[in-house]
Amino acid sequence: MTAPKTQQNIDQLCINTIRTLSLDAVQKAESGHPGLPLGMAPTAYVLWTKFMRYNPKNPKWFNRDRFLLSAGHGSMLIYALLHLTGYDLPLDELKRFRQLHSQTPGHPENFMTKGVEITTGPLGQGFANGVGMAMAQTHLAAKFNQKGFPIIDHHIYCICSDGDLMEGVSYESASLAGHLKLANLIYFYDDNNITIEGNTDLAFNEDATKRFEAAGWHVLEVADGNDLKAIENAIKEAHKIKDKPKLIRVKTIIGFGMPKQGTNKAHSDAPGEEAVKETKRNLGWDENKHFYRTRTRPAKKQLKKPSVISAGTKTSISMFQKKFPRISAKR
Ligand SMILES: Cc1ncc(C[n+]2csc(CCOP(=O)(O)OP(=O)(O)O)c2C)c(N)n1
Ligand SMILES: [Mg+2]
Repeated sequence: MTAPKTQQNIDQLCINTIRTLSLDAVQKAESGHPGLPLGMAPTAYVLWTKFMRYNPKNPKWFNRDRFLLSAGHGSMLIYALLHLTGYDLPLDELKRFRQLHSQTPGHPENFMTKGVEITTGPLGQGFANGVGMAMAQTHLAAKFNQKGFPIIDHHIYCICSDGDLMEGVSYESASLAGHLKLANLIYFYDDNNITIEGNTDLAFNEDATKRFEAAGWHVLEVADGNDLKAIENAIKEAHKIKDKPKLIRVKTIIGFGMPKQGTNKAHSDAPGEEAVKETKRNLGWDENKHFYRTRTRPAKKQLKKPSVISAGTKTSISMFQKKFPRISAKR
């Protein structure tokens, strides 16, 4: 494995840790969905290490950014992220992926795993839930925020997939989000042209950009889902747009690194020991290491740094209460 001397190496090490943890968990369970985590790991990594505000030691901190995995089948992505960023999700739980009573069920459940905001799996549902959360946030912000005290200013980030966009519920909620100009929504579309049955040409070839623009969204595109700078720039750009919900189409390769990458064979199921080894080799990983996490300091620092952020916000809430006692007492 590459020694993490440069920032680029540190990034790749972290991203491939997310990928290989996902792969190992699916292989150990002999079931699950490796395709999405391998394709979307770079996007999730940039989001979680450069933009998201959260505190693993205080997962319910009110003004945290919400991260929703509407494409709940890719659950290992969120479990790997929670584990690596310091949430209370030990490695042993990743090894118990998809086992009865584990904290790592096949699809995310908000009452089973700390840090999972909503239950997802039925496609489209997480997408629509996010719109509801954005409405609630906008309402609370209008009611409570005061000049110089934006105590409620979090974002709702969501990863959705082809299957999510095919569902009626995402259309309906996207229309409402556009109408209400819910600018706190930033959605990532895992645009990989693949669903369970094969290429999206089989059943889904509409122009998603035009559809979302027609519904009042701002649509951005990342041409290469492995291009970290392009992902970062797209998120920065999305943050600048203050009057619309945003959809970032990220062009990815499903199951990146797997022998069957880019095909519906990478969508689900354990790939088999040999294919796992081959994937690891393709990613520049040691094929004999299982559930390996980087212990190098720069990488750990990179993955755990967001936890600092909520400390400042606590102070601002107590200052807010002192300065605006009447508004603080409002329900
Ligand atoms: C409402 C609903 N219908 C069907 C399914 C079964 N299902 C799971 S994933 C999937 C589609 C997979 O395609 P995509 O969303 O593009 O995910 P990817 O293969 O790119 O990971 C389907 C139909 C589901 N989860 N929810
Ligand atoms: Mg897809």
